[in-house]
Formats: sequence, C-alpha cells, structure tokens
Amino acid sequence: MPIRKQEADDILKLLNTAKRVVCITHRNPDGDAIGSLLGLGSILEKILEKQEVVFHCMDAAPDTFKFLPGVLRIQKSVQYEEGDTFVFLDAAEPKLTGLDLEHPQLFNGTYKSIVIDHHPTNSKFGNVNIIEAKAASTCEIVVALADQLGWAIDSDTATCLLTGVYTDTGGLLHSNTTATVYKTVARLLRSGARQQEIVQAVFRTAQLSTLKLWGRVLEKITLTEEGGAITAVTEGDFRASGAHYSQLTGAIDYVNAVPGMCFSMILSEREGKVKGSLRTLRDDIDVSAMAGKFSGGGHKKAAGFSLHGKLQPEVRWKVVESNDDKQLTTNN
Ligand SMILES: [Mn+2]
Repeated sequence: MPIRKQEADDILKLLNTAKRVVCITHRNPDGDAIGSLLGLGSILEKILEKQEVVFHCMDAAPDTFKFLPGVLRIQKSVQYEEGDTFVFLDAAEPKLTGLDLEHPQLFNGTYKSIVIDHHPTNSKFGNVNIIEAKAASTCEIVVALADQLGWAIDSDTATCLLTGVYTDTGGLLHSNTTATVYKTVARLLRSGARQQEIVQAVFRTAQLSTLKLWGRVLEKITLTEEGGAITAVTEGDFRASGAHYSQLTGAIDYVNAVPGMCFSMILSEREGKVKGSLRTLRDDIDVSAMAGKFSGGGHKKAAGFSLHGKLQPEVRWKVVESNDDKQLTTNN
C-alpha cells in the first residue's frame, strides 16, 4: 500500500511549517486509535526538531492499553493555539472525535489538518487526507507512511503500532487480514515490537467485570427470523457488572459465532444513546449498508451506528392451543 508521493510531501510540508502538532483520535478509543495516536505521535516527536507534539483524545485509553509506552501523555483537553496543525487518526468524521460541537474551529479550515484513516466512509475533512480503505487498520497506514518518508520506528513505537494492527484484525483472525497485514506485522517485529506483551495484555487478560458483562451479553442472544444473532446491553447491565462501555469490545465476535447466521448485532445503551455493532461472516452481506440505514457506517463485514434513545425490552409470547391450529400472538 504505497502512499502517493504528493500526499506524503504535502504532509511533510504541513508538519514542518506547524508551530505545534496535535495528534487526535476518536472518542471511546480502541487499540487502533490508541496505537496510531501513540505510534505516529512518537515518530513525529523524533523527526520534528522544533515542534512540540501533543497527544489528544476526549476519552482516556481503556485499561487494556495502559501498557503502551506514552499512554499517560494522552490529554483529554488541550488549549488550541495559533499555528497548531492537527493530525486526525482513525476518525472517519469530525463528530467521532467528540470535539466538533465545542471546537468547530478544528474542522472549519481555521487550522491546517491531516486525516489518516482506513474507514471507507471517511468524509475527508482535512487539508491532506490519507484514506486507505484497503488497510485493515490506521496503524498499517502509519507504518506505510513512515516507510515512505524514511521515518524510523523504534521498539516502543512498533509495539504501539502492532497493537492497532492486532486489535483491528481481531488478532489476525478477521477477513481483513491481508498479505499486507502480515508484511506489516513482520516489519514491526523486526523493529522490536513486543508481540507477547500485546498478546498477554489484549487477548489473554480480562477483568472480572468484563467477563460478567460478556456473560450478560451472551445469555441474552436471540436469533431472529431474518437470520440475525442479536443481543442487547442496558445501562443496568453495565452497572450490575461494574463494566465500562469499552469493555464490550470483542464480545461481538462470540455473538457472531452462532452457526448459520447472516449477521450479528449488539445493541448497547450509553449516555442516552443506543449504539449498534454489526458483524457478518458472509461475503454476500453488507452490514455497513445496514448501519447506513441508521446513519451509521463502517466496513462490509463490521459496521456500527448510534441513535438517540434507550432500549426497551420486548418479549414475544405465543400461545399455542393444544390439538388446535388456532394461534394467538401477543406482544408483551
Ligand atoms: Mn481502526
């Protein structure tokens, strides 16, 4: 996945003329968000001699990623200054950063900005946009960019970037795990990425509250006539398990494991909104189109949406009289 020379040059120009570089990733950050934020940020810190580099995200990194070098430097709020250049990572549109309403000046041309992302739905809201829909993760694009521009990647940076490559491919298990992904993994391992540290922290560690939350998620799976494996998590489930929203990450793969299903979905309540996560294993189903019906988006096999509202349980009961065809259906 070569980065076009023109875009790489444009990025260099913006970075070199910046007074300060502020790297930003999306709210509720996942491994790719945190990995690309810390990965690119730490590279820029080394190559930019004069400019300070700031790491910025509205939400703190989930505990899972607290092992990553530099994670404590991520700032929830930043005083934006004249001459700042912004680098947006893994954010398909301004609202996903959570900064669009309070700080519209970040997105209206007041500042120079660079957008690096792999979501095909990216609205290209920067002055320079590197959107590679074929990349499985934003970290993969950061590696390609670094190699294109001859930026060095040390073992701490490689560990951050490999984390994003791992998490966005579900540990190299999802269908987006291309030959380029494996090449990127090899390249990062050669730079000293601490692969076992990632595996232990991300895939072999689970808080008790996570396991309890997942128990609730799995117990409530229902199969619909349309071939969906669907489950829902209420604010009450989060409270009862003591888990944070971010601890839901990964549970969808188990919901998606029910054989013979067309798609799977987790609906989760959070702060007055209902978030939907959709997955499919099938090539002939496009869950990003399904998410699009609810103003969401994503990839063909993994997508999501967010609606204002809350979940209301609906139990469907059917009374079947014995020795009789007469059926009575009620909604409760
Ligand atoms: Mn990503």
